[in-house]
Amino acid sequence: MSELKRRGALIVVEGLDRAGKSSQCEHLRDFLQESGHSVKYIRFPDRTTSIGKLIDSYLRGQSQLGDHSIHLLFSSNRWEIARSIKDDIANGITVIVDRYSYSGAVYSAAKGNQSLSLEWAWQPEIGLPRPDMCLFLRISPEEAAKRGDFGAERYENGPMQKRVRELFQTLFDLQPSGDIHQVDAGRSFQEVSKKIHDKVADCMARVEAIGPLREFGPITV
Ligand code: FDM
Ligand code: MG
Repeated sequence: MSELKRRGALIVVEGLDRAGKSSQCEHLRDFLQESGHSVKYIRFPDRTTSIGKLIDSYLRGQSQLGDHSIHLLFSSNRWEIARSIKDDIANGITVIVDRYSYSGAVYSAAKGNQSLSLEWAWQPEIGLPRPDMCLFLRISPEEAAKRGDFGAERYENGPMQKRVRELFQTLFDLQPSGDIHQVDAGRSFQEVSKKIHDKVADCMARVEAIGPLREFGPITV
């Protein structure tokens, strides 16, 4: 009989634009790889699939879509990758995800469309793989401003970012306790990455106790 393989961990990194998500994710991937783990780094939206290409064009302002429509495309983009995430985790690969369902619900709800509440926005996420941990890189508006101007994509403006920041907190308060880990991302790169490595090491040590990969459940706002 073959030895039972330990599953990988599902680790999500969230935060506002310019919080340093992507560079921290790459650093975490290299760190875990060097410590002998199998690891993959993916990001949402995944702009390479056909759904991802629609999303990319929308974000660049090259196409127009209704708020509900684009919302469901973002969610669909996660559903189309969910199978491979589950397979990787089962095969002992730790998957680091740069933005996930939390961004999905929060950015759409931040638009202020009356019929697109946070609760509505969360619905299509129910049943997707639930992360073993979500690291939220928290950055103040002042620190974010120091890191340079916004880019040219949709949502990259002050009022939207302010609303997104508030809604992240609202959504996190509705998540199962222990899922969300806030990290002060205003510190130096090394300080932040050390914090992340410590938290991830704790989580990976706990994976067996957590048991099989879980799924997202509903939220009540
Ligand atoms: N975004 C990202 C959403 O609006 N919904 C989602 O489900 C996801 C994953 O897309 F403004 C937004 C967040 C951001 C934009 O993301 C592109 P990156 O990480 O900046 O490329
Ligand atoms: Mg961006």
